[in-house]
Amino acid sequence: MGEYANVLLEVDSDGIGTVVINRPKALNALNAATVYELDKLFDELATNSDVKVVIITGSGEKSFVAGADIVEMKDMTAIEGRQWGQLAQRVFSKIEDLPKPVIAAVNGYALGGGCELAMACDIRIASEKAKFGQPEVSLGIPPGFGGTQRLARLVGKGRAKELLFTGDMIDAAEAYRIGLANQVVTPEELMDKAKAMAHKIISRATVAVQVCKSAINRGLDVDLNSGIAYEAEVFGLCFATQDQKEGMAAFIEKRKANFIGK
Ligand code: DAK
Repeated sequence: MGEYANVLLEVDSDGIGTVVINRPKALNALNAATVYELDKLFDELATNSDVKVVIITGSGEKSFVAGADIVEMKDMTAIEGRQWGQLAQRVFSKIEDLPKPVIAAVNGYALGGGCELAMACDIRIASEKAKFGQPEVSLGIPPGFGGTQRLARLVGKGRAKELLFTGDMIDAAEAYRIGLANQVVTPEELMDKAKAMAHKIISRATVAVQVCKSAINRGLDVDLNSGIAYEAEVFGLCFATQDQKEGMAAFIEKRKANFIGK
């Protein structure tokens, strides 16, 4: 894997790739260099067969990602602002569409672009210390990395508008209540819980998990009939895998399935 200045990657022997956004002095704010690194890193993660599930977290105790880097953004022209938004949108869509599950382990502030990064992940596990919000309107801009779209899809139109219009920060318990966080755990157990979930997913049939991800992602962008038609296709496809044969044989033989990921 490549060398990175603003992100760390650790791949363990069980197939978990842990990505750490590592700019603790700026509370892990996303500057362009970091977003370019994420772009390259996620290309590598997509093709690295040693990685089955990805966990993203922030370096340090305080912050997941405190947003896009305001220092870098403040003097942008309109054209630069659009290019910046398009770059990060493309990278976040790459994360969302990675053909492997991505879990955000939200260890602290997930604000602006940080909340948007967490929302581009499949699942969000929040520490009790996490804080979520889209404070962009207090900086004179709307969210620009997919926040106006993904937040409404996750928590509904009314709650998304309230969070975007007020710029209010919410704690982990409220994020859980509105469906933005999947789980809330203590700061000490955050990485263990994220890894436990990753292990469980890794133990399941890889292709089946992959097609669940693509069917949900694609299905939410189309009408129900198109979505269920896609589901039928990927359902059929799984009958071409050895894991489908093994999973059903194991059930009938009353034993644990031994999946090979194919
Ligand atoms: N950018 C740059 N530096 C940041 C930062 C950020 N987003 N957040 C924090 N820092 C830096 C602080 O400036 C400070 O640096 P020094 O002064 O030590 O050099 C250091 O991190 C520690 O922060 P604080 O001293 O402020 O720490 P506190 O505990 O007092 O406060 C805080 C923590 C998270 C509440 C506070 O730092 C804060 O409010 N940060 C800003 C949060 C925020 O507004 N985030 C949203 C950023 S805007 C678009 C493209 C992008 C976007 C939108 C549109 N288009 C192209 C259309 C996205 C925008 C955003 O994400």
